[in-house]
Amino acid sequence: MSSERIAVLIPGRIHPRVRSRLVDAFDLVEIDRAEDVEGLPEEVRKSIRGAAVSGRFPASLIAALPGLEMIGSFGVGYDGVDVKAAAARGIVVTNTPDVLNDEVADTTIALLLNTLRQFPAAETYLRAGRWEAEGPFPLSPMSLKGRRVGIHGLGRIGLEIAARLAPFKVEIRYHTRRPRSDVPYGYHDSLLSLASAVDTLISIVPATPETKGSINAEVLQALGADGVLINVGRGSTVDQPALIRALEEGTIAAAGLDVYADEPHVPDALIALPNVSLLPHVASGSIPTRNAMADLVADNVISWFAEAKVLTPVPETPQNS
Ligand code: NAP
Ligand code: 8YV
Repeated sequence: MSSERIAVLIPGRIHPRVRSRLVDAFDLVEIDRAEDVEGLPEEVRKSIRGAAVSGRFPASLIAALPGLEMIGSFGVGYDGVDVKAAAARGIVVTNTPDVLNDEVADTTIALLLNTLRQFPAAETYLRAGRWEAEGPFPLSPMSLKGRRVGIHGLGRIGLEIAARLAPFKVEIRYHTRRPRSDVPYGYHDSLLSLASAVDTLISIVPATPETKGSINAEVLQALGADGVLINVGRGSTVDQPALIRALEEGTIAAAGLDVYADEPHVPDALIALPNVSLLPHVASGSIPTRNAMADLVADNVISWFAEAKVLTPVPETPQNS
C-alpha cells in the first residue's frame, strides 16, 4: 500500500461499480465479513479512513477502525449501519436517496397488481399448459378498482407510489408521524386508524425501533377480511408470524411482499400460502437504478476525500465537519 493513497474498507459484497469507481484512486481493503477486520494487520486497520458498504456495518467494526471518517452505504435504508456509534465518533454516514424512487414505486404498483389480480399464478398456469388443457384461468376475486389505499410512510418513495396510484382512481390516505402540508391525501395520526379506514395498506417506512413490528395482529385485524398488505419497506416493520396467521385464517385477504424479517430466509409457511405474491427484495433491482446507487456511493466517498463534503449524508451523523 503506498503512503499517499487513502485506504477505503469494503466489508462484504458490494455492487461491482462501487469497486471499479474507487479502485484507481484509493487503496481498497476488502474483507468478507465485518468480523474479519480482526485479521487485518494493525497498520492496515489503523490506516482505513473511508468505507463503502452494502449491508452490515456494526459498532464493533467502527470501534476497530480508529481513523475512520466516513461510511458510504449502498441503499436508501441504512439500518445495517450503526449510525449511533458512527455519530458518537463524528463519522459521516451517507446513503443513496432519490435515485431509486421511481424504480421502487414502479415495483410497488406491479406487486400490488400481481397480488390483487394473481398474474404470477396466471402465467404459471399458462406455462404449465393448463390453459389449453383445462380452460381459462379462474377470475381473480379481487380488483384494484374502487380500493381505498393507505400509505404507511409518505416520504420520497411513498410520494412516488401515491403519484402512480392517483390515475388508478383509488382513494389515497396515509400515516406518518408528522402530517405533510403539501399533499391532498387524508392523514391519520396512527397506523391503526389508517388500517381501519382502508382495505389496502402499503408500507414504505424505514426499519427503526419505532416501526419494528408495528404492522401487528391488531393492525391486520383492522385492515379486515378484504384487506391487502403490500410491504416494500423493511421486513422488520411486520410481525411476520402474525401476518402468516392472518393470511391463513382469512383475517386479511392477501399480501404482496418484497422484504422479510430474516432475509434471505422466507418461511415455508409463507411460501405455501396461495394468497401471497412474493419478490426477493428486488424493488430497486434494475441495472440502471443499481448503477445510479453505486455511483452515488462512490461519489460520496470521492467527494469526502476531495472536498471534505458529502452529497447525501443521513440526518443522524454530522453533515460536514
Ligand atoms: P424517507 O424519504 O425518509 O421516508 C420515510 C417515511 O416514513 C416518511 O414519510 C416518514 O415520515 C415515515 N416514517 C418514519 N418513521 C415512521 C414511523 N415510526 N411511523 C410512521 N411513519 C414513519 O425514506 P424513503 O427514501 O421513502 O425510503 C423509505 C424506506 O423504504 C427506506 O428506509 C428503506 O428501508 C425502504 N426501501 C426498500 C426498498 C426495497 O428494495 N424494497 C428500496 C428502497 C427503500 P415521518 O418522519 O413524518 O414519520
Ligand atoms: C437495496 C433497499 O436492494 O435502498 C434500499 O434501502 O432496500 C434496496 O434498494 C438494498 O439496499 C441493497 O442491498
